[in-house]
Amino acid sequence: MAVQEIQPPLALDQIQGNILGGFSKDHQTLIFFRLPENVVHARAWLAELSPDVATADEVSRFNDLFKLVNARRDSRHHGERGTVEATWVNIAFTFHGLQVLQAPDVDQFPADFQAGMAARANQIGDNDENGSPNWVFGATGTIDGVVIVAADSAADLDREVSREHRLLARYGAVVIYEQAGETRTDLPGHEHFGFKDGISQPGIRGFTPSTGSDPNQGDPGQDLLWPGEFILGYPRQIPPGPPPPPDYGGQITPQTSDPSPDPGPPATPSPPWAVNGSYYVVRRLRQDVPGFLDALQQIAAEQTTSTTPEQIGAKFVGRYRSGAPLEPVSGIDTEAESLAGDPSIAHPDLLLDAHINDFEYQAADADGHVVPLASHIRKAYPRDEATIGGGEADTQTHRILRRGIPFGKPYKAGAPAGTPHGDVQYPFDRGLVFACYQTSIENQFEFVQATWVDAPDFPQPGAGDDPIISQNTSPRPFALPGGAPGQLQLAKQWVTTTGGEYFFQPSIDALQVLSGIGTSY
Ligand code: N7H
Repeated sequence: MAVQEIQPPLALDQIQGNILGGFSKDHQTLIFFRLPENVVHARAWLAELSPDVATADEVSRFNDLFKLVNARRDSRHHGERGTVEATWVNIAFTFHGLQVLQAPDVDQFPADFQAGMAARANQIGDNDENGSPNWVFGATGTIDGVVIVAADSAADLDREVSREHRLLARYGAVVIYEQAGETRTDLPGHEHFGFKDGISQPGIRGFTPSTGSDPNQGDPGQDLLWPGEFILGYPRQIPPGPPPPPDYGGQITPQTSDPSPDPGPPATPSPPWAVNGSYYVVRRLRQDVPGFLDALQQIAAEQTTSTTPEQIGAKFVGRYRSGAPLEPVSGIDTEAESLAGDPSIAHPDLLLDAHINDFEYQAADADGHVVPLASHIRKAYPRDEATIGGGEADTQTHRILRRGIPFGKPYKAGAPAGTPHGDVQYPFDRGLVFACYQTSIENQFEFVQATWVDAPDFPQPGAGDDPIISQNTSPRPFALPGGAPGQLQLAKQWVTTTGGEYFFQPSIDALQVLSGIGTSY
């Protein structure tokens, strides 16, 4: 499994650990805090915390070892987990937090980050029920930073979170909100609607090994991108040709241009000390699980052909609950199989890394009769889709590294209202702590949400809204080719934004500079 050599090589001892490899822990807590106003105290706190910050090098080595140990134990103890454990800490700051620390040249940071998530409501659709007045954190710009703590057990997590609280308190920092997240114990790896999550991520040149025969892919189907899409200071993708006029209105021939394997221009760190850093977007997304499940039932019942709620759910997401793709992969006709339900029941191999992500849309499914054009995964990453005014070379400049984890207890039908697994209508509280990394919030997270997900004419006119995360006024349209009816109007939203903020996650050397210890980055 070779990792491509790139220039400059990634400084894995400088990049914080959650960015490239991902913590991938069952337990995670985000501690949002306000710094003490006295810069000496704020810097002293950071100086004490900085040596605990996990690097990409440590986390990726640990993740490799974890997989190795688990594979050995799994084969002998039938699914029992391994014994290697680690507790990780990372840190990121809002623009205001960097100002309190008197970081140099902060005015050079981009406007999206300076504004913060709540102020970008109009760009990303956080209005009405998704609006910041209803948020539990991030609404008023009082957050200076977040400590990300991740651990293998609840006990390890609690221990580290308490330590971080004590440290913050000792220097006069205030905890504004604490957001816990945990893997579902009943369905590990699945989010609260029941779908396997965390399957498809961009591969990164110089970091992700190629496991198949294509040197431009990590696992089969996982295109390798230049790391400047996610880490400042490295080459980005080569951008596509001249952009289409903003009012393209369906008049322009869709583009399919292949992304170039060559390095593009660098993601320039601005200010310069932002090198080896990344922008961290956090969104607290509440999920109305009973509402979603009821809607699947109702929509399936309204179809005049025999359709199950499971099939409608798979069409909404673009994958089955198991994670099995709807698109045919590796010679298995998943479309024909799907008439009998999830094809991975007959073909468990579909769920292996070698197959689960190995599909495109353009050649066999340009009209979306298999994976609807507005399904969640097709909207959020249209792969080789011939989008109007875009195409694959452009698509690969709008990718994100997702680092989400569910929050709240799983919903169980029939559990009494007011109990942890029950549901008492609003305000019930379970969902996804969505998080992602990128080098441009405007061009990546915001672009995905606004220009793809929320745009009913993307990737083609009449596609409709992403049923999972679009934030448009209901009823939201959804084209279901082959359905009867083939045009749905979704009466409500099942995912609501209830908090969020934009952060910058500096390099290890930059943390030293920010804490007043180091002088170079
Ligand atoms: Fe999504 N879901 O359970 O339905 N997402 N997502 N997401 N999402 C994905 O491939 C989900 C959200 C992306 O590469 C899967 O890992 C839910 C936001 C992207 O083919 C599932 C919520 C944004 C991909 C879900 C939510 C994205 C992706 C398939 C909120 C960005 C990769 C499993 C509660 C703005 C697409 C997988 C690809 C996959 C779900 C949020 C983006 C099951 C419930 C806010 C880029």
